[in-house]
Amino acid sequence: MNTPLRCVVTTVESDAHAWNLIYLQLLLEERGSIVRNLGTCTPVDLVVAALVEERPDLLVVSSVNGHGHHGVRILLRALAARGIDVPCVAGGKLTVSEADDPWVRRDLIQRGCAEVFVGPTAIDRFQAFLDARWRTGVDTARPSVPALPGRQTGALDQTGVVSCTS
Ligand code: B12
Repeated sequence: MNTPLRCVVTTVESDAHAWNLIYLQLLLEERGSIVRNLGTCTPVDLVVAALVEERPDLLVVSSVNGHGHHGVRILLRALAARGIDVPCVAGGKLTVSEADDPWVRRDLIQRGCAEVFVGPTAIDRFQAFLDARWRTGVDTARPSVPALPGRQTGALDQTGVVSCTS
């Protein structure tokens, strides 16, 4: 019998949407996972504290207000700064334009996300991701993605603004 996957579900500090978080919590619980849902408008420090306390197998970040891309970058930077190496996936409506989805996914994977789920197939792909890891345990390996020409691929500065390196 598999050990239950322990997940922390969160959003970013700017995001007040709740049903996406509840949806993901129920989805994960139906699969037998143990979930701590941190709720809306989650301060980065609260996420950090929860990860230190829970030591989960997976951090699931959901955002739909259009500012998720920025918020997830800030969160990833905070986790890296504190040496927290919990596999992290993100998804939802991460910008205000679906046309940005491919490069947003690549950008967040380059910055440390294990995977990013956007668009109409997000839940199906998330389930497939969980299925793959359910069999073998959580895999922290990150997919390799090429840098996107003409897009910002540099590091975040202190304000969370990307400095352009290409
Ligand atoms: C209800 C709602 C609100 C409520 C939220 C109340 C609450 N307590 O939750 C209120 C009124 C507060 C609100 C406010 C705002 N909202 Co609003 N809201 C909605 C609305 C109508 C429904 C959201 C919802 O509950 N959906 C149900 C859940 C289950 O579905 P979901 O959120 O889409 O999540 C699904 C997928 O996205 C995916 N998913 C999401 N996250 C993740 C993560 C992972 C890992 C995976 C795999 C999948 C995944 O899985 C879910 C199930 O399929 C949507 C429009 C819509 N019809 O979707 C707009 C919408 C999300 N809101 C929007 C906006 C712009 C705002 C405001 C900025 C409006 C304003 N100018 O003030 C504010 C932002 C407030 C803030 N600080 O975040 C936009 C976002 C646009 C974008 N991203 O491009 C939307 C899409 C409306 C629109 N079409 O313009 N909102």
